[in-house]
Amino acid sequence: MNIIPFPDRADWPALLARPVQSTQQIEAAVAPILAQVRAGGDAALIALAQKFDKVDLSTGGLAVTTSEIEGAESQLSDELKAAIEQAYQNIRLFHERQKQPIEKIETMPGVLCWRKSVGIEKVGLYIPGGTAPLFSTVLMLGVPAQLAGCREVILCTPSNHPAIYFAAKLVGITKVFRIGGAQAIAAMAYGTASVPQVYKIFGPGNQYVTAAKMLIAKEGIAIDMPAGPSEVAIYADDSAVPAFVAADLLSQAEHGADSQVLLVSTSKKLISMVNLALPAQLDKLPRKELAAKALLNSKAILVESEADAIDLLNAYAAEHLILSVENAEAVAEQIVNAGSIFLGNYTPESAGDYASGTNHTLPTNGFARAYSGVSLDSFVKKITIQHITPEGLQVLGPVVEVMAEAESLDAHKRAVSLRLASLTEVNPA
Ligand code: HSO
Ligand code: ZN
Repeated sequence: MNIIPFPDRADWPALLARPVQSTQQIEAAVAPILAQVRAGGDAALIALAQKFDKVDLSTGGLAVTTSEIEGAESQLSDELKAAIEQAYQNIRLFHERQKQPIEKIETMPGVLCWRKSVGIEKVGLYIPGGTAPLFSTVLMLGVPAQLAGCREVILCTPSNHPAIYFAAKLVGITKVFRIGGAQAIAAMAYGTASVPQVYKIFGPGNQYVTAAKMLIAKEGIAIDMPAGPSEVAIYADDSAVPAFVAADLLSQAEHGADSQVLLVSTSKKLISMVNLALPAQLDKLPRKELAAKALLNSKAILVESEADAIDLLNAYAAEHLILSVENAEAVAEQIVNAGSIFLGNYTPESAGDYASGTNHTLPTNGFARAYSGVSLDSFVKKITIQHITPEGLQVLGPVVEVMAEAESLDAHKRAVSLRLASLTEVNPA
């Protein structure tokens, strides 16, 4: 890793900047695909699968059959099934507790306000194909969708990995479609004869999928969040185990050549020991070429003090932040920008990626400054409800009348005044 000793604060923004992705070209390539699916429906999906993926969907159909989904189980080892089931339980437990009881608040006597949560009726999940079959993401998106009570949850994936089907079954998804790329996003956004239209689309994907999500978001379909390459920042001191830190850096680096990896430390010794541990571990990885490329853009930043480290980490707003420092919990208190934080020497990011219970769909690219990761909330809408009694209107009404008059909105005022007058008629004071 490149070591950057004691950078000037003025240089932090440049140092922490993510590579700029030129989206214009990609959007220009994606827009016609969206239009084609919108106009051509299933036939367009079949043609696009043939063109881009060299897959013939004209005979087998777009939908994965129930027997394929049911049969996936028999193709997995008992060990993997048990692991997926355990992860499912943990993710379910953690997300279940995010449900909040309805609390009716009496803001003034007789003025009751509350909120109810309603699952978004129709949601679509996308799981990419590619070199890693991300069945863990099926759990991360499917579990909160299931808990939120979304009426229709569909899944598009070009992968036919049995673990994806098995995870889909666990979370109660019955509609799975063999569609990948930007055309999958289009299918879910517009609907086709086979694919139901949804109101919100979730899931990772390559630049084309991301561009498609951004374009359909402009058309009013909700998306989970703008996604960029995955990233980890690790803040480590001399209490960290260099081999563990190296392993965590590599676990992020193996996601792809564009992964962002950052090490921050006040200890020069720790940084050099991590640098020593990296090559040997890297060499053993089947995905070492990808990871090596990601490491080329990685940085180890040496800082003067803990305060500097915290400021720097808050400026970076990492998707994942590992705090391998003695006082990890106290440091975490001071972190205001991060997607998900991992404390201590025995909390690898992998735990959260798969199975501890937290969600791994997190804001990248600095979006952690303003966005949260996916949670139960991402799958529900909150509808506010109010009920005012006649007595309540008598105390609240005059407040509204004064404000409406000052905004020159007479009809608003009248909606209150008429009612107040009717109350005085019935019960003359
Ligand atoms: N680190 C990825 C999630 C993932 N890792 C899936 C392994 N499988 C983005 O948070
Ligand atoms: Zn990961």
